Amino acid sequence: MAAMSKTISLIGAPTDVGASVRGAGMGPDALRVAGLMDALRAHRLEVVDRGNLSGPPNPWLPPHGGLRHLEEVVAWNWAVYTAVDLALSEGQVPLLMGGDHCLAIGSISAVARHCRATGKQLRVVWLDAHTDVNTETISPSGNLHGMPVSCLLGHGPKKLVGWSGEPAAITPEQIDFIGIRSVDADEKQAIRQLGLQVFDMRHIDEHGMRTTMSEVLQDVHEDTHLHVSFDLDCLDPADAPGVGTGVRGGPTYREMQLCMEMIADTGRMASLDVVEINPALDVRNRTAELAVEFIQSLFGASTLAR
Ligand code: 4U7
Ligand code: MN
Ligand code: MN
Ligand code: MN
Repeated sequence: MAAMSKTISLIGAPTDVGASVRGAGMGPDALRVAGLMDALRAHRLEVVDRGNLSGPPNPWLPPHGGLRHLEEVVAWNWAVYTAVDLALSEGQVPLLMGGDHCLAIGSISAVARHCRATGKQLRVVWLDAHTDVNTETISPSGNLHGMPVSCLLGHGPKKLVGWSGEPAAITPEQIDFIGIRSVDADEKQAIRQLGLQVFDMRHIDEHGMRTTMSEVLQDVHEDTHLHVSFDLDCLDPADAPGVGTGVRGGPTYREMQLCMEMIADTGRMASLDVVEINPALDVRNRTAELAVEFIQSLFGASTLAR
């Protein structure tokens, strides 16, 4: 495998303020314990661990105005935004270790701003069992880890929208969802109204992962900045039990590997979120170890040609 020239910057964001199941805050250390750094270095990739960001504790309160822990979610995302922005400005590949998925608001907002400044075309691949397109008016839970995509599209609480410097960080055409199998009733309507491209499990069943990923990646070119937002509940809970909102019927291990390998083949992945690992629910750190395998593949480790 050819050495990738860019340094990967590990950024830990140990919080679960966006979720209603506690434990995702231990995700960054679970990834470290699973050997993320050495696994990447074994493939001649350069890695630095910037340690963990800090932010407010989880106050564990019920939703207020349809949103749980808004102030805390804003604070954590601001820390993430700043760290991802710094890594990108230093020419590094930020690897955000969550933490729950609300953190994608800060991460992708920083990436979107960077893309605008450098003239890159941003594409987001959202690997998840859920689409995370709820808003405070339609969410059944009030948990912000179910709303990051809406916030990035410009729909959400004022405090979490517009961080990229534009009203919306991304347009519906810039994001594709893979692995989807749990969408709330009103969320479905929102997806239709927004015109989002959702490759659900049914699509993968019928067309296979290869065809699905060819569709997703067809317009990735040399000026594309590919951001991958990897929610570990995309996987089947039988393989990845350490998640707070598992849904059975996920892609198989090999399907997921193929997905990662095809992303690696583009050579355009320039930032990554790895979120929703919940060590409190895991079995012997299996989910973090699996995550490490897939992250290696995303960086080209299992592709012989690279
Ligand atoms: B994750 C849910 F209602 N849709 O909004 C919600 F089913 O980041 C789950 O994908 C959201 O893990 C899951 O609370 C958020 C629920
Ligand atoms: Mn998610
Ligand atoms: Mn999910
Ligand atoms: Mn698309």
